[in-house]
Amino acid sequence: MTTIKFGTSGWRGIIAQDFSFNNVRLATQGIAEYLHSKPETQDSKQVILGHDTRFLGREFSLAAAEVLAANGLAPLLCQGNTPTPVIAHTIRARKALGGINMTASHNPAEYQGLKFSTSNGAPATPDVTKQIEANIARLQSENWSFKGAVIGTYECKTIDPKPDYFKQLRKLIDFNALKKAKLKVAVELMWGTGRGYLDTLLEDVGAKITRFHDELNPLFGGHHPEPNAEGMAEVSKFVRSGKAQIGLGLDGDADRFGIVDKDGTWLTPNQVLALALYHLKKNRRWTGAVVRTVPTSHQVDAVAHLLDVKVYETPVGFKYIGALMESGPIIVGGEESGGLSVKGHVPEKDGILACLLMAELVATEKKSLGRILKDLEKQTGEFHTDRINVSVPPEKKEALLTKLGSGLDQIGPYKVEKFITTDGFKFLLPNNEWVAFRASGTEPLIRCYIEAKSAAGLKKLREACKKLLAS
Ligand code: VG1
Ligand code: CO
Repeated sequence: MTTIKFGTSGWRGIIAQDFSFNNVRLATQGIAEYLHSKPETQDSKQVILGHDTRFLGREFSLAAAEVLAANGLAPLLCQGNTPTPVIAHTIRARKALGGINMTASHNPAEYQGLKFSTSNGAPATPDVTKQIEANIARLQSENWSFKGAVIGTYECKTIDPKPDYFKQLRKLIDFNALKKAKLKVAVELMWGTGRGYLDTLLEDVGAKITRFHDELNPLFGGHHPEPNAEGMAEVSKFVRSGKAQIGLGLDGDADRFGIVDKDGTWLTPNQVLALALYHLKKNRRWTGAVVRTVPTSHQVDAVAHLLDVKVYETPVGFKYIGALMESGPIIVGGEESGGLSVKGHVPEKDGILACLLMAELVATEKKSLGRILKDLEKQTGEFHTDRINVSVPPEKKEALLTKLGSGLDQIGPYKVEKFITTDGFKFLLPNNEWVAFRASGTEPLIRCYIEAKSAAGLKKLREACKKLLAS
């Protein structure tokens, strides 16, 4: 029997092994029962459904729709492959009870996933997912089962979520600045749900775009759909050759961004977050605080300090950032993996919005992003970050985490000045350098995050971490 657990962002499993039609029905029944326990369910019955470009996405959504309908709810399926932020916006725009999104985001092709969002469009918080997990465990103990229609034949009411979402982005982004700039843009769609969204919006403002991987391919070309340096390599090469001024990319469900600067350099999401804060505060004169997760760069704090903005630190996962964005004015909230949202938008990360915001910054200041960063670094000092994914055999994982969590005094030659356990283990070292370790909640990996004040410092710290992980 599969244990259905919601990790950093939804429940993920290997298709046909644990992510099966029966388990999707079971998880949906757990969600339906949760929704019925809420007073709002008196007013609305709508639940928004959507899926990414993965194998059987639509069929998994239809299986969920059938279970919701059997529970007296009104499922509404988004047409085609739909980005996570678009589903989030649709939930809010239609005042629905919540949404179920079939996506495994950046995971490799053999995975599928289920993200549940509440009526505010935010990823469900742990207090909600705990109730759903308990419902699922109870249903399992009662041997609950559901006799569904033949796979893919259930009929569900559908909607086109695009017009409402485009309207929202036209409110948030300065499309006039983009129109005037007539940018040449390379767009990495990563065989994902961003197709027809980011590229279309850019084309509408007269940008000259070159698309990469805009066809349907549920195997993602043998890679995993993540717009990190490796995922953005083709775009980097294209931009470096002078054929575009900026490269913009998305992950499989378009909630993460990847940005390539004019010279072909892939910018870390840490740098992009610092730039987004700078742009919204300085050029747009927005007010409020900034939120970042524990392993996100202190470069964000340094820029915030410069602009007199308060910083909040949360555990990893946009559900924590989203919750804060709902409770007070937050200019921008984001995380080092490439997630960001802004004031007035959904409390969910939006890669499409983030990409357009960086294009807007270039159009506004008529400078490269690297140039703007360099100017900021003259005042804040430099920040060099890295993220290493370590594949550890399950039998060794606990021992390694216990060792890292035992409160080390030294990391290699560096003295630990402070130990933070908000999420995993973060060690503050002298000179505002730090390292952090935590178990991924989406993949069988341990992540190691590093920040140093120079390229040489980063190299030294990386060696120290590698030694520690191997010992
Ligand atoms: C990773 C990232 C985290 C992100 C999560 C979901 O989680 O580190 O920042 O919110 O993926 O992103 P973890 O636990 O594997 O480190 V997505 O785009 O896959 O929904
Ligand atoms: Co994603």
